[in-house]
Amino acid sequence: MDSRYSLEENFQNRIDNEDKIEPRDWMPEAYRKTLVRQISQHAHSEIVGMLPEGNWISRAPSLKRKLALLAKIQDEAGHGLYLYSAAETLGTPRSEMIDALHSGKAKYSSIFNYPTLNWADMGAIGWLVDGAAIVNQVALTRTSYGPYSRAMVRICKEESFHQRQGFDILYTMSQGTEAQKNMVQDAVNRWWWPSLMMFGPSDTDSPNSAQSMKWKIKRLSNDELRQKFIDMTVPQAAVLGITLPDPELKFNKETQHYDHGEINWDEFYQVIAGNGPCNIERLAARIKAHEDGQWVREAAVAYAKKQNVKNQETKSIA
Ligand code: FAQ
Repeated sequence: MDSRYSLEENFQNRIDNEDKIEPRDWMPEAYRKTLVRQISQHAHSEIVGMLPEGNWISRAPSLKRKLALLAKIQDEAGHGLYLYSAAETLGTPRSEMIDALHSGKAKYSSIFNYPTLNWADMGAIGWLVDGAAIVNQVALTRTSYGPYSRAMVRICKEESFHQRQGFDILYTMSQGTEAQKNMVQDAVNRWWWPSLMMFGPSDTDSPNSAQSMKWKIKRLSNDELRQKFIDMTVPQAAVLGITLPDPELKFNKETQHYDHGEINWDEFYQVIAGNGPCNIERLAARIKAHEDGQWVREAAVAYAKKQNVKNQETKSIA
């Protein structure tokens, strides 16, 4: 710590020097608050994100597909847990974060408010939704907060498997009957635009970006990440032999990126305001699961208390 500078200046110097900030380090209250907001919303997204795919476990077309889907959904639960733990290192208890989700105060990713209508949707989620999540999360492995960046490393490894299993579902179906090919195209038509919305509002309309970029919580802007995802995904669509539902999508030789059509921002803001096709259903399912699990939490606390007493008794005998 350099005494010529204020606490804030020293903090920003550390960020500028690519130091990681750790839980016991001094940090501005707004940095802490921004991190709790982003990390907890990220955690909520992982947990709510289990619901659309959970809908298809019992209807997977084969044992192999069922096992892979189960493993993927369990991974998402694990991601939620690492992320809640990372957020807890900032001093906010998990119960408070979960209350914020249930009361509608905290957001979760817009993408999970869309319905999963058939098996091809499992492929489209893996390929597009996990694909978009990876692009965002690879950048976050370099985020300035140590526990968040370390959680991201493991999460990204698992997300790669998720994306591959989604692509594999779609690839297999795209080699199948005409009806299966149509299912692939239909699923991609429905998931493409909502996947682009996952990256958040465009940079000019993103209120949190400037400060989060300065603190290196975010390393790339919403539009930069969205463009990366589009550039990566268009050639993969060609391998599947499908089209993406955007007539304006074409490669721009000058920028070396794909130009794309306008996102329907009205739809995005409606979904994050709670008015998407499945918002009510998703939140109700989470609240019910939490209430149904109350006895488990109580039993765990009672068991921990008993163990504590037992340990104290053993210590006093020794
Ligand atoms: N949905 O100023 P910005 C996954 C909100 S993980 C809902 O740009 P920021 C894995 C934003 O919170 C998917 N809300 O905000 C998986 C803010 O509202 P607030 C989750 C959104 O934070 C796959 C307001 O709009 N990933 O999918 C969305 O700087 C398959 C203004 O926006 C992460 O959370 C949205 N799409 O940038 C699981 C990654 N976009 O909080 C299961 C970490 C924006 O002020 C199955 N998060 N908002 O009330 C981030 O990178 C950032 O938080 C952004 C938003 C980029 C999402």
